[in-house]
Amino acid sequence: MKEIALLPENLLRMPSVGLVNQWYERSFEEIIQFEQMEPDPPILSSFCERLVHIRNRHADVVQTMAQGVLELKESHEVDPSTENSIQYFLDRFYMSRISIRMLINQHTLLFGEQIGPRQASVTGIGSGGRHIGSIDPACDVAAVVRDAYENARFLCDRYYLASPELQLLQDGVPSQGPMPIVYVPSHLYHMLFELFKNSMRAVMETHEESPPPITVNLVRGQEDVSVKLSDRGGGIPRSVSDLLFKYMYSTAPQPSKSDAHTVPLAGYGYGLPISRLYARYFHGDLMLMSCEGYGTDAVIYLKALSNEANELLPVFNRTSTKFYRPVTQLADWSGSLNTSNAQCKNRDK
Ligand code: W6P
Repeated sequence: MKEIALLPENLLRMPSVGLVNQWYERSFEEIIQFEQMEPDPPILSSFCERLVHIRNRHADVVQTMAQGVLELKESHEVDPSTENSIQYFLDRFYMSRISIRMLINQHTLLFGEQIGPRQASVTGIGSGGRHIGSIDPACDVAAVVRDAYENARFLCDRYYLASPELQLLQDGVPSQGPMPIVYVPSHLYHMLFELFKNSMRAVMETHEESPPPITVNLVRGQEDVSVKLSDRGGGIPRSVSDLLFKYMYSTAPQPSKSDAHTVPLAGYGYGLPISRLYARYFHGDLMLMSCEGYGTDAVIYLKALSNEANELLPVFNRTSTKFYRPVTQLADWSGSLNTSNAQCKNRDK
């Protein structure tokens, strides 16, 4: 909430951002009520109920913030330095949201009285009853890949009346075997589903008939488990691949609900930047490498060892504060490099 207060004024004044801010105020007020209470069973159970209530209240935060960014774009000219502040903020804000929701999920799954119906899907809780809350100590990456592929393919078939096949490899050779890691299956599913939708769209838009397969190669190294999705969807130029992770660039009006049967497979909403946050949350990463004119490789890196996969959290302090102060930087390279890039490069150091 302190960081929201530092947002560029223009954005802060947008109605949607005000609404999100109110949700946080509300939830904060509600949660601190419990600070002084005795943790006896009735209180613990009302705490659980409150958490569920708060989780529901914040269900549409991403969509509503996107609306706020849209309101800003439509009402103001956004300079590169403001755009940078917004990118910096939203990465931290959504990462904080991922972590809070992870904690709420863990608490309600582990301490809630009614254990919900056990689901049989690979992403659901309870496969084999081995889960710890939403964490699967033997999350099968190969199974989640197939699940995400099948569900993306369903959407693809509906829109294009055809879809690319999946070619699943391990260490570069066809494999049906499992690839277990300690992970939150729903996070992995989210990333894979997003990447499959993008790849399928690219493949279908560039091949009228017999679409080439999407190849997924799973590799376990000492440090990383890598999941590489390769499509032959014609690729994207380098000038575009960086933009796909920018919130300001990716913000477009949502297609209306009544168009549900005709919505394209993937618009580059916030799917990619948020998928990358999911990967980074447990010290992994998500990268795109494209060869324009041929196709795109997307790689999800996961930590092979769970003790290296503790959560990555934004912390609020003087360092974070200074990113919201506009600085005008001059280009120290010739050519068309703008301030936005110059700042990005300096800030990454
Ligand atoms: C494309 C564009 C893209 C984005 C993300 C993942 C895969 C792909 N393929 O052509």
